[in-house]
Parts: sequence; structure tokens; C-alpha cells
Amino acid sequence: MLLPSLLAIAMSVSHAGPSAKAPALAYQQFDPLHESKDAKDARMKWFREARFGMFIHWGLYSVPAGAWQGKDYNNAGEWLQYSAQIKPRDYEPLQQQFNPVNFDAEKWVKIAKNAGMKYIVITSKHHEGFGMWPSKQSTWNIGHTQFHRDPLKELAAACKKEGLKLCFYHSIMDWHNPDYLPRKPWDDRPIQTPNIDKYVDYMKAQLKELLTNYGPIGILWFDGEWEDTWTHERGVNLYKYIRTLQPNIIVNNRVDTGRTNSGASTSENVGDYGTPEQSIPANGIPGADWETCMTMNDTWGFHATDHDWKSPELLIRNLVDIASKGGNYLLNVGPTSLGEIPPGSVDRLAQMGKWTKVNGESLYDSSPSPFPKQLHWGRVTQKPGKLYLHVFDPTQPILLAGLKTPVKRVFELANPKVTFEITPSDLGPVVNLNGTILPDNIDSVLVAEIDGAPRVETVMQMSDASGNIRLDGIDGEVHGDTLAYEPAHAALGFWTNAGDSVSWKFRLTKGGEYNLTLQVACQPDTAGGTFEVMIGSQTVTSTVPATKDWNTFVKLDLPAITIPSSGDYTLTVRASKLGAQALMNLRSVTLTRK
Ligand code: FHN
Repeated sequence: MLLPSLLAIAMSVSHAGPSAKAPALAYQQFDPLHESKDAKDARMKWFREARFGMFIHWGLYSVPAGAWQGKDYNNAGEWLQYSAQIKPRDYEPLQQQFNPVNFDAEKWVKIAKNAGMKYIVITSKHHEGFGMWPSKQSTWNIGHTQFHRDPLKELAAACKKEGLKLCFYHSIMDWHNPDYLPRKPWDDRPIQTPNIDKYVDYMKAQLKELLTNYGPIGILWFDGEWEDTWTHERGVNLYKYIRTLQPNIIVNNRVDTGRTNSGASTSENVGDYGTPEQSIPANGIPGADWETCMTMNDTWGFHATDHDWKSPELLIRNLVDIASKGGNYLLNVGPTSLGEIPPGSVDRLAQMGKWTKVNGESLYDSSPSPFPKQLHWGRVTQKPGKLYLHVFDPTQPILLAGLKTPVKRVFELANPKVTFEITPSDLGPVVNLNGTILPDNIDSVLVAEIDGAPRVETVMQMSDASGNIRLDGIDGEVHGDTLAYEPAHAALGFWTNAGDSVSWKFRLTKGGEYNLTLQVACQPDTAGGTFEVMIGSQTVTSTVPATKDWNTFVKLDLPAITIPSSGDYTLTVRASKLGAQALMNLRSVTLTRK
């Protein structure tokens, strides 16, 4: 007779065999891959209106909290077992240490609701393989700890009570189940002929528990789909299985293998929406639903020494920037092993809640900006008959570039008695603040009531009378998957793809010889990449210099160019060879007539 503790440890490596399958008939009849547009629109409706959700990464990794045997592993919250190469037998004792006695589902849900979040995506199982619910499929789950409660059940009740959607993140990759392949190098357990098909049956049995015992689930958020044992065929099969269990559920694109590095889906990929991570696509993902997931500091799972918190200003502006491009913001918290959301997260979410409480009308159920380019002064969202002008920088002219639809009235969303005049200009109507101090220095929302649907014509930037012109990163047309304008640097960044480029169309008032100057930044370990600047029939090349960091910009003079005559031109900057991690951050290109 094994002692209970030994029995517990012995049992912790046991995993059930093949599971009960979904009802065969229903499974075969239901074909979610041929869903009508109306049916998909109805299913996605709440997601498109929500705009803002909470991501929760919570598991055994919150116990070591980023350190192992006295060493701190940078950014390794939920990846600690991998980063520290912890053998299963050394990781399994965490199961008996985990006892989140301060867990309070109602408190967590109210923190999310008060921030203005409409849904919660919590890790039911991350890569460590540990189930955060009392699964019957194995003993490697919370049901075999000293915490004799089911946090997912309690969250389901709290979400139902507060009107939020409960969603599950579930990792396909599993570092603990002995049937999962590929095995990790640090997993020295005896190989008992691992069987990936058996693992998939086990995973489906767990998913069946999650989709039949916790009520209607909003999203199944898959992850860990990148290893070669996971295939497109398995992804399609799993998507159909999930939709058979809950036909109205939404499934992200990481159920399949076609996700691009920008988070978008390839054409044959199944999955209902794209999932860019830690970045905001410059132009959104046109024609698709998408959601940027992002940490609030640097780590998804709790890391005790990670205090690199994003400012409330950046978080609110990210939320608005994403909505202005038609996406959702899934913002992460990593609770501690005691079940508490860190104060750094709670404080920021409370500040975001102050903004959403006043300005939520401009966010929820809004549509993307009608302006093709980013605006210097802020962002725009819209609803029928209204443009919501999110003013980040009131020192810039609030130009509605190219807008041809008449503007009837402009007023403060927070205080409609405060109204503003409109002045016409060659480039479009300008909102005059006339010295009014706007209420919110992060994002003040003005409402421009318009007559009918917004009609916007592309406005060509022009050089001044001398022929000089500065082309700003924010005005560039980005071509490619990852290059994007970063408000934090007021420059184009994430230039990690050699195929990405940026171009500007402009009208030159004079021909002649021009000096060509770029404002660039590049941290020293990534300098040395090369790029081309093309305009008309001319091409000049240059090498990226090292600067102190990604936010320290220098002027880089390129060889002068001759532009024979005035007229409309396109200037393109294109990578030739990346540096170690990227090409450069590019703030502007200036043409100065000699
Ligand atoms: O490996 C995971 C990571 O731990 C985290 O869960 C993120 C969140 O989307 N997804 C994977 C990395 O892309």
C-alpha cells in the first residue's frame, strides 16, 4: 500500500486512456466549416462589440514566480519549466505547494468589469499541462491539491452574475502528458512509446469536460500549436469537435497551423479570428476579426521581479488604437500563487475603468476609423452619424484629412454643452479648440456629428514653396506583416521582416537637387542592416548606424538625389538586409532642396 503522499506523486504522472467521444451522429452532421455569413456574424456579434477583455495566465508556475533554485529567469513566468529545464519529477511537487487561499472569483470578475472589460480568457491548461479544474482525465490538476475548490466553476458563476463572458485558453502543447510529442530534452522520464493520437483523445476528453460542465463558453483560445506534431488536419478536426460541443462558441486561429507571424490567418486556416501578440498591426487585419493580446508588464504568468509595467496612458491609447483599426484588446494579468491579481495590474485596470466609464460609447460596438492613415493628433472610431475624435495631442491641428461629408456639430462626449467650431481647409475640416482645455490628458473624446456615412478622399501631402518636405512615419503606408507605427517611439518599428517596406505619396512643388535625411534609431546589437530609398528612377542605399537605444534617434544623411521636375512621386524605404533582430526604427524622411 503506497503512502498517500507517494500515491499522490505516483498518481500525478498517470493520465487516462482514450476518452469518451462526442456523439458520433451530431459530430458527423454538424459542419461548421460551411457556415453562412449571417450565421457567423450572429456568432461573432458579442465579440465585435466587446472590444476589451481580460487575459489571465494562472497555473503552478505562479508558485516559483519566475525563479528556480535561487536563479531568476528573465521573462519566464509560465515558461519557467522550459527556461530552467526542470525535470517533471522536480516540477511535480509544486502541485502539493499550490494553495491559492486568497482566490476570490467575484473580486477578479469585478476588477475586469470595472475596467470596462467584457470577457475573461483564463488558462484552463498552459504548456505545463496542469489542469486548473478537477479533471477526471488525469491527476495532474487542481483536483489533486490541498485547494479543494474548482476556480473555473467559481469564475463561471461570477461571470454569469456580472454579465461577462467566460472563455478558456487551452494549450495544445503539453510538457507533462507522456503521450505528447515532441518530448522536451529535459524530460528524462522513461519513454513508454508516446502516442500523439492518444494525447489528442486525452485533450479532447478534457475539452469536453470544460465545454459541458461550465456553461456557455465565449471563446476557446488555443495556443501552443507550433510544433510539428500538430497539423492542419488535426486543427480542422479539433475546430469541428469544439463547435459540435458548443456550436455558438468562438475559436481563435491558433487551433490550426496557418497563423502568420503577424497573428493573421492564412487562407486555408480554420479559426474565427486573428491573434497578433504584443503588437498592434499598423493597419489592423483588413477584412478579418482580430484581437491583440498583450502583457501589462513583460510576463504572462506571475513573475515576482517583473515590475516593468506599461503606463495607464499607453494602455488606454493601445485600447483606442486597436479599436480604431477594428480589433479587440486582450490585456493580461498574472495572478500570484495565493490567488491575488498583482496591485500593479489592479491599479492600471482601475485607471482604465475611469476612462471607459466616461468614454465607453466611443469604444463598444464601434467601427474602425474611416481615415486611411493614422492621424497626428489621435485616433477615430465611429458609429452611424458620429465620428468619435480621440484627441491624444491637442497641440496638433485636429485635421479630419480628406473628409468630404459635412460636419453638423462637434462637442465633448463627456460634456456635450462644450462645443467646437469647424474651419474648412484645403486638406479637410479642422476642429478649433479655441484654447479650450480638454478634460482628459490621455484621450479626450470629441463627437463630430456628420450628415450620412463618412466619405474620405486621399489627401496628397505637398512640399512647401521651396520644395522641402518631411515625410513622417505616422503618415507612411506600411507594406508587410510586422512593420508598424509605434506611438511610444513616434516612429515606425517592429521592422523584423526583411520583406516589409514603407512608402509615401506626395506632390513636389519644385524639381532640382535634394538632400535626403532620415531620422533613425537602432540599438547597438542590431545595427548594421542595409536598406534602399527609392524615388522615381533613383535608388540610394545606406547602412543602419548604432544609436543608444530604440528611442534615441539620429539624423542619417544619404547621398543627394536629383528629381528632374515637380509632380506627384512615391518614395519607398525598403529593407535589403536586417541587422541581428530587426532593421531600424524610422521616424521621418526629409527632402531639402539644395
Ligand atoms: O507560449 C505562449 C505564452 O506562454 C503565452 O501564453 C502567449 C500568450 O498568447 N502565447 C504563447 C507565446 O506566443
